[in-house]
Amino acid sequence: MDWYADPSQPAFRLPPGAVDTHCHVFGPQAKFPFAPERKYTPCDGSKTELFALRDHLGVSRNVIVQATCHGADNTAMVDAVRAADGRARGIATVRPDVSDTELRALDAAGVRGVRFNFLRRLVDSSPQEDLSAIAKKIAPLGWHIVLYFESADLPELEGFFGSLPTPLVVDHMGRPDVTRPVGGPEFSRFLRFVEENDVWAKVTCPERLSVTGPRALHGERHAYTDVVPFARRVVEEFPDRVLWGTDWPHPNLTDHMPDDGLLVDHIPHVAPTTEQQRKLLVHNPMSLYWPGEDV
Ligand code: 0GY
Repeated sequence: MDWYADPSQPAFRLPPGAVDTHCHVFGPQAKFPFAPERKYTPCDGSKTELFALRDHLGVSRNVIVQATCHGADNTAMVDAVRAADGRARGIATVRPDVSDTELRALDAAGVRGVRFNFLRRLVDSSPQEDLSAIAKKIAPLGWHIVLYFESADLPELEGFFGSLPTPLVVDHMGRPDVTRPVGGPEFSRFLRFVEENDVWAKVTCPERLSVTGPRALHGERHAYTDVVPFARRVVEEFPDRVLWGTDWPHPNLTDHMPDDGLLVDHIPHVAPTTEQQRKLLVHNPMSLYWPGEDV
């Protein structure tokens, strides 16, 4: 599906300096072709449109995460990060044979981490020897590793994650099954994993995790209500290690495309206090991606 062309104006006002830590650029295909090994072909979602959304929502900075449709060719992502003039950082995908020169060039462009993707529908395989080799190469740069996995796979992967030498950031709260209890064994295991490994957790993608969907009650700007208890629990337990993001342009959604304005209005439901919001939106991402810089 194409992204939401005319997002609403959020009712919630983001604090100055808010960071969208999870978004992508797709192409444009004519300039930055998609990877032959990709599992989906999205619509174009270029840096121009991303920056327009940033300004519309009142976001200050972006972290642009390499999407699997571009494989390990980081050119579109790096082009966008450079064009943001210091207001974006990047997360790359690299292969184990990446050279130190290539890594240093990515670092100079604003890349601060790599992403390891374990979703079978997105990648053919993720051999742990390859990922360990990458981790060893990027650790000296002070980068971190972004992990994307399904909650059911955490027990199998947890030991490997614990062996990684860098800080870890988990996408979309480890993709919980939100039809299960928030206090049940699956989500408790995720919370324990975050606690024991000092993990950063993105409370992102309610639209991807929700079963109840964008339906708002009584016309209120409150959707994806079934995801709220999960995200809120993470924010309450780990206020200093949570991150927020839009996931624009929302790859692989088939039932509905979220209104990004409504995604911003989801924030006060998961982080009700001003202090939680300041940490989630500004302080935490700034300390991870722009350490030492003022908002
Ligand atoms: C996301 C989610 C997805 C896709 C990708 O890199 C990607 O292609 O991340 C997905 O399909 O769940 O975080 O954007």
